[in-house]
Amino acid sequence: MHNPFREAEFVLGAARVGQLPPDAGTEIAFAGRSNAGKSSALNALCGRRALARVSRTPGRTQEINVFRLQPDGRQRLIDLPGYGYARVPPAQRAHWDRLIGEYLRERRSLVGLVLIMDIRRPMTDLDRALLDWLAARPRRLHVVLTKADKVSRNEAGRQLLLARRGLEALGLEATLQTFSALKRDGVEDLQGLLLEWLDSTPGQD
Ligand SMILES: Nc1nc2c(ncn2[C@@H]2O[C@H](COP(=O)(O)OP(=O)(O)OP(=O)(O)O)[C@@H](O)[C@H]2O)c(=O)[nH]1
Ligand SMILES: [Mg+2]
Repeated sequence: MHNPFREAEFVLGAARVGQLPPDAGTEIAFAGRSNAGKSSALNALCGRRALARVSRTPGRTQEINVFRLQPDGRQRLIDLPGYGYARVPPAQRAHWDRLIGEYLRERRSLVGLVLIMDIRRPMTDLDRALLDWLAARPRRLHVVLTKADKVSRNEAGRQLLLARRGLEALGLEATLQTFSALKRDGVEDLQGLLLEWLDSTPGQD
């Protein structure tokens, strides 16, 4: 399998949407609660230990981090700042909300969103709030229930079913999978799906 994820390289961190690379080509963004495991999932996807910085303290990824899959930057992965960390000052939280909201509303090269949720507590109120934004501006959605190594196989299956029902209740079409960055479970499924997204949407520039 052609695997562009292995070639991923950090481009920049943007504190404002205006600092992002030109809005052309194709982007896939990783979103989720603070500490859910977004950066770890990105690293596992790309087969790299420290491409995206993994947090020791929640709320570490505060900027929109951009990774390119080719030197020309036509296809990109985006690590969004996590939402929902209680201990950040309200002003900073408001900044993140604006940043993510603006990015999701306005970014035309964004073809799909990967929503990362901790399998021990998926579909929190904040995840639902993010999904509301998607309902207003539909895009492909893939839900990854990560840290599956922390629960039994039975519990993983139960949470997957609950999350699927929750998405259906919101009227959202989505694909779902369980995942473990630690055990590298589900990495190939994620790679295969994202390759389909990238292949079906060649850059329009
Ligand atoms: N057991 C286990 N731990 C994980 C897994 N994925 C992430 N973690 C741990 O969860 C913590 C948060 O992981 P990150 O990848 O930094 O989470 P994040 O969503 O990027 O967090 P922010 O950038 O703060 O929003 C770290 O201590 C990781 O080591 C997993 O699949 N299994
Ligand atoms: Mg992170």
